[in-house]
Amino acid sequence: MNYETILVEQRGAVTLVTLNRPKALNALNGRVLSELLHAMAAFDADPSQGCAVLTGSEKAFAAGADIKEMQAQGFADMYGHDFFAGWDAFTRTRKPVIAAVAGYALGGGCEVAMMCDFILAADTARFGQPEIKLAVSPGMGGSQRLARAVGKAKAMEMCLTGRMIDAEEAERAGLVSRIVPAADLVEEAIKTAATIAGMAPLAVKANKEMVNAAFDMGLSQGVQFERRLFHGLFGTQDQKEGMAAFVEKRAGVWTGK
Ligand code: CO8
Repeated sequence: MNYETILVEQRGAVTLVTLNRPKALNALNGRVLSELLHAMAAFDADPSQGCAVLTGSEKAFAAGADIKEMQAQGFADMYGHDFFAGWDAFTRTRKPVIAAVAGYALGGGCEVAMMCDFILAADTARFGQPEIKLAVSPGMGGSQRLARAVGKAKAMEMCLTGRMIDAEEAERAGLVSRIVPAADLVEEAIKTAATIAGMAPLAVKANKEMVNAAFDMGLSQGVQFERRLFHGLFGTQDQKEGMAAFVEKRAGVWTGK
């Protein structure tokens, strides 16, 4: 596929995907979605790749869904085509994806960042769900993921007023894992992704699945799910290697089996 709206490069075992519609502050349209889904499927299928980083520009991770694309649509178009339901496929990426956010992550931009496994924020990052100002609402999971990430009070205030929060407030609220200086954001995200890519691949997938299960399951069901995946990892060669390497005081060498 010939990408027009994203850039994709491999840095060792890390796939770096950069949203690239600078004139529209990386607004998310149908083309971005189809290119991103294609790139993520290729990343997931490539055994040389262990973790991805999704980033934007210094000014904007993404300023939302493309308002100009949505403007003329009616209910029949949106509902009939289940507009943007394709983003659900992005969340089914099995290997981890880190969002590296500088500048604006608004509306759909904030929602896509939250679809990633965690968010690293530049000190310039600003998050918001300003759809209310357009007389609509989040439509890509924002009301649900934001409420789970930051709690009802802050999510409700952000959705009802459109107020943006800066990186400090986002970190205090638990929306981002940590803040790094803007100039270091992408390199720090790649370094973090390389650490993950250096872990045993089946254990990485299992850890991702079980943390995500915490958002879908009740506690006892989730704990049971975790335990079964934990038990399952004892069927892998990498578990034998990992524990032998610890006892022998050396680094583990993974086969992904
Ligand atoms: N869509 C389309 N174009 C956009 C968007 C967007 N979301 N955001 C910015 N742009 C364009 C502007 O129109 C402008 O283009 P042009 O030069 O042709 O006029 C260019 O990007 C630069 O933008 P500004 O001149 O506005 O830049 P500023 O630095 O002055 O302002 C802001 C930056 C504050 C980010 C401002 O651009 C802004 O408020 N943007 C809109 C933010 C917003 O409302 N986002 C939510 C969109 S709705 C949404 O995401 C719903 C998600 C759910 C959909 C799923 C449905 C099922």
